Amino acid sequence: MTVLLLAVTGSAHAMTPDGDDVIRIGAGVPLVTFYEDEGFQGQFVQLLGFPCDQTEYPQLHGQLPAGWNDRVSSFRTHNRCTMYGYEHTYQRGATFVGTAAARMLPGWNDRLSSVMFVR
Ligand SMILES: [Ca+2]
Repeated sequence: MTVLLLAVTGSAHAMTPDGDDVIRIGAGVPLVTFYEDEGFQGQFVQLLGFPCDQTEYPQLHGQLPAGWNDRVSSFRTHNRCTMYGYEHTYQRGATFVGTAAARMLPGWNDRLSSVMFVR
């Protein structure tokens, strides 16, 4: 299977339409926004990449941004991405499939360590 291995090439701060300061990791369009609290509350960070409906290749993030391991409590996916979440780094351990906006599934609060995005 051919996959895109995405290194963290940089981060930037930007303002959301709501005026929030958001940290963005990588380059491209938002794939997901991670929040530290349930209900899309607390600090948040976005992973950027290719729009999921414009690439046939899965986009893998083997680690979450610095400080975000075992911290995510809710998330929103963007640009028609479906996200596979993993318990451990580099797509190991237990997994779940998430789409659109979701609080973490039972047992997944503060557990997410790596992700993969597909269309
Ligand atoms: Ca974990």
